[in-house]
Amino acid sequence: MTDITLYYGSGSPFAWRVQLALEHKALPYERRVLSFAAGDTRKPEFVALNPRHRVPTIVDGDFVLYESNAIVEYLDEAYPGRGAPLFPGDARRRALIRRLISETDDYFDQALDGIVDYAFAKDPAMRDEKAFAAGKAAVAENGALFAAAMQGDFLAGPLSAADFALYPLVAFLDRCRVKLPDFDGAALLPPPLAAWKARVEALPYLAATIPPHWQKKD
Ligand SMILES: N[C@@H](CCC(=O)N[C@@H](CS)C(=O)NCC(=O)O)C(=O)O
Repeated sequence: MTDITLYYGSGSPFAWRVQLALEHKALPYERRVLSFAAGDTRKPEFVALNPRHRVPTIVDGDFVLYESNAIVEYLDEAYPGRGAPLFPGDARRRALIRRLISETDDYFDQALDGIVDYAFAKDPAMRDEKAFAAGKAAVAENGALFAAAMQGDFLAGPLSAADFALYPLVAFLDRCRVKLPDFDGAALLPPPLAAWKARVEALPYLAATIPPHWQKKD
């Protein structure tokens, strides 16, 4: 098996999903870190791989694939029997996993934007208090919906691609502290989802996937 190449950007929640899947499946991979600041995603050699110029993108032999959820599902199908499947169970459970992934991307991610845009505003004087309050309310509301839908220890029962889709976004609630030291974003999560977050963080390979620049004091 040749190594898979993962084009990655530090702090990209979408790239993080793929890294979680690669680590879960213990697949050999080489991580090519692109710099957003240096415009690496717009360079012709990368645009040739992904005309949407985004990470994650993988190269597996002669196969190039982008879009995080498609990549996670591809890895699960192309490399079965390595770790527990990320789309386990019958058609209904797998449909639930796909539903949770869609809800993550279509609703939770948007809710989170209100918080992240406020925290990481280039000019703190331009921070929009109303959008921040709306973001906090929407994250709490979405968190309650995910908690109510939880089927066991993880979102869909057993660990699955749904957990890998949501966790990197939830992790941003803690990350906002670098800009807003008094903001306890994780407190917006209802207890079942806070307990889920702790279970994901206890996965043995989680530490290896934490964005490199988050590990520095910056
Ligand atoms: N829907 C895509 C979203 C990927 C995405 O938005 N990636 C951002 C980083 S978080 C990116 O690469 N932006 C660089 C650019 O647009 O040039 C996925 O799930 O993979």
